[in-house]
Order: sequence, then C-alpha cells, then structure tokens
Amino acid sequence: PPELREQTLVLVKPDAVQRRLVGDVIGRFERRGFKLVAMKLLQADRGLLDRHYQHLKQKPFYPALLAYMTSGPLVAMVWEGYNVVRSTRAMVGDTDSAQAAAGTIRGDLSMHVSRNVVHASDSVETASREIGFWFQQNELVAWESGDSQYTYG
Ligand code: DGT
Ligand code: DGI
Repeated sequence: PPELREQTLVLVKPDAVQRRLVGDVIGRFERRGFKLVAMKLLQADRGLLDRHYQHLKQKPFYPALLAYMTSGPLVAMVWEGYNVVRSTRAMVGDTDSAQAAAGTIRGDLSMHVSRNVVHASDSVETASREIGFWFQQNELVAWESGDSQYTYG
C-alpha cells in the first residue's frame, strides 16, 4: 500500500557526527520501525545547501548556518514507513533545541538552535524535493523487511 511507502529525508548534521551521535539518531528511527532505504556520509558543499535551504537564504543567520553545515561531514538518510514525515518531525522536536521537549532528539541531545543535531523534512512534498537534492534515484534501495506483519498489522 502506498501509505506504507512514504519517505522522508533526515540529515545527521556535522555537530552530531563530531559528537559521535550518529548511532543514537539512527537507532531511534530503527526502533520506531521505520525502514532505512538510503544512507551516505558526505561533505556538503555550498551549492547543495543553497538548494536545500533556499527558504532561509535571506535570513540573517544563513551565513552561520552554511558555515556550520559545511564544517565537517554529515550523514544523509532516507527513511520509509507509515506517516514517516510527521512522525519523524515529532521525534526530532522543536527547531530551537532550547524549546525542544525531553524525549525528542533535539531535546535530549542539544541545547541551542544553531547546533540542533538533525534535519528532517517538514512535509511529504518537501521530502520528495529534498530527497532529490541529496540522492540519485538509483541510491534508494527498495527492499522488503521481514517484520512488517509485526510493525503494521
Ligand atoms: P555569532 O555566531 O558570532 O554570530 O554569534 P551569535 O550569538 O550572534 O550567533 P549564534 O551562532 O550563537 O546564534 C546565531 C543566531 O541564533 C543569533 O543571531 C541569534 C539566534 N539565537 C540565539 N539563541 C537563539 C534561540 O534560543 N532561539 C532562536 N530562534 N534563535 C537564537
Ligand atoms: O526544519 P527545521 O530545521 O526544524 O527548521 P527551519 O527549516 O526553520 O530552519 C533550518 C535550520 O536553520 C535549523 O535547523 C537551524 C537553523 N536555524 C533556524 N533558526 C535559526 C537557525 N540557526 C540560527 N543560528 N539561528 C536561528 O535563529
């Protein structure tokens, strides 16, 4: 069914790579039951980030955001599953880590909006666009997980 095939883009940002938090972040999505369909470690360049953050290019903090996002490698992933876009946003928490609820990724692992550990797409439409910025179509792996009768009913 198509509703089980919803996909979202998650970036584990350079602060999280430096702080050795990649496994913690991946583990949360795995335990929720979502399926990993693409993943790579890369150094993002300005062109890619300008596309990804086109809605923020006029913001006063954009230069600082670019410097942060190019400061080291990040991990880009595509996760798939039922309601994955909204569920992932809920797991990530408020953009401003200082406001993020305990139990969320940002609320558990970060303090400040400018080093907020992860990115996750905010709508199904955005997710489809963002996945196209970060991945080639042939980098997405279609596979059947053997546990779906236990995770979906
Ligand atoms: P910098 O990095 O030399 O420009 O020094 P700041 O303090 O101006 O910049 P930074 O990187 O600490 O923070 C960037 C922007 O984030 C800063 O202009 C104000 C904003 N900011 C700081 N704290 C918060 C917060 O709690 N929530 C939100 N939404 N923005 C904040
Ligand atoms: O989708 P989100 O990441 O939750 O939020 P967004 O698309 O509004 O902002 C993208 C990123 O920009 C966010 O993860 C961190 C950064 N950002 C947002 N507001 C501020 C900010 N960075 C700084 N330094 N200051 C801000 O006020």
